[in-house]
Amino acid sequence: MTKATIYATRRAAVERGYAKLLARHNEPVLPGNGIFTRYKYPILTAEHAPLTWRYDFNPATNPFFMERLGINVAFNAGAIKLDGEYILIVRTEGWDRKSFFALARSKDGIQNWTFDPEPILTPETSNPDTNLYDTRLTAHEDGWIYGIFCSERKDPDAPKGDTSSAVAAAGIMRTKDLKNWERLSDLATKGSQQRNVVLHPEFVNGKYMLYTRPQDGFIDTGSGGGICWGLSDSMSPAKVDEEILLDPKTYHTIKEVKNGAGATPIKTAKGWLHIVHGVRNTAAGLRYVVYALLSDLKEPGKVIASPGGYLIAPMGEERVGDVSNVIFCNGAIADEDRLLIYYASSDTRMHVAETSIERMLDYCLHTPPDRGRSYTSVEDRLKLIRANATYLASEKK
Ligand code: M1P
Repeated sequence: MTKATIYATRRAAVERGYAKLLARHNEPVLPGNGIFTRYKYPILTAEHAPLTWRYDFNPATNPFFMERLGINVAFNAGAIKLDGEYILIVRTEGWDRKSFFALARSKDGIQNWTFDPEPILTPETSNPDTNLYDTRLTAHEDGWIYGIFCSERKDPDAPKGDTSSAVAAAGIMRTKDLKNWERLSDLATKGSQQRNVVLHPEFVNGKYMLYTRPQDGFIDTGSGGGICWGLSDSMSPAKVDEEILLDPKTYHTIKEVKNGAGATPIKTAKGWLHIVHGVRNTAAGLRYVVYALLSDLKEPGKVIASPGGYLIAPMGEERVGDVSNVIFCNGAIADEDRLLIYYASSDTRMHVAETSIERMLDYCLHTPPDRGRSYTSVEDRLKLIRANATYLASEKK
């Protein structure tokens, strides 16, 4: 085969496959659990990245039509609805392990997601990030859309030869149009590390409210007690002096090792809905699941409902990926009658779970909390079983 034939054959096959992938119809997996509906296919994957990001199309410089700059994964996306469009800012990672943000759009929030032609060149501060990821998008009542993300840098205090230790900080960028981004200085907190920071969409006592997750190490939260919140006078610069515990990590629960804020909280008639993540340890490594909380409308730092257990856990193919056994959410969009929860599986791909605010409020307010022991779990289950026995007997009358 001549090089020209190789180029032409490969290019045609790659373009055909890409067009087919983008046109693929997604379908709900029914009946589901009644709380939310999964969809059959992931909504975004590495393969959805535009071909021009990956291939050199010039046969003179790429006669074998090779992937020059491959994409490894597309996951952990922040979400927002703007001018009627559903928008994700996706953590996209190249073969070189560097993450970057890329904007993808869909007309209905479920189907036909496409990346914009170019990824976002996130501005740097005077202390450049080595890696950045997991942006949370908040349309704040101050008029800006903020992206708060993890900015990772090599630990300057790492001993010689330690090429892994890193420091995580909350990077901040803001925009009015999702095109032009202004980088602000990183959030200042007392803790040495900070990841999973989320900006609350409304002022609280005239200040910016941020959900934080203080941690001692890059992976281990150590003495950091769980998801916290704090207030900042400004976002430029943002500084939280006191971090108050909102939801603690707890022994023998889905959030035993650590937890973290996820999607930007959603305002409902009964409270602020939080979709967050919890991590426990297993013989096979860490297991990440997503769970829900409801906090007080006037005092968003006060949890008023805490349904026990997980909301979304890895299932089927979701269980395997670059970091297996992980479900992670950092974006959700509420419509009038729908709530779309965007979640990633195993640090590899993006999915959508469809529900509604009404369902999620029912779930939060009527699912018993985790009361901490096998005995209390059986008590809750017996209550359900016995109430069902009474109800089902009444149905027969
Ligand atoms: O690999 C699982 C997740 O690990 C981190 O979450 P946490 O800070 O709670 O440990 C994040 O890096 C996240 O991106 C990743 O999905």
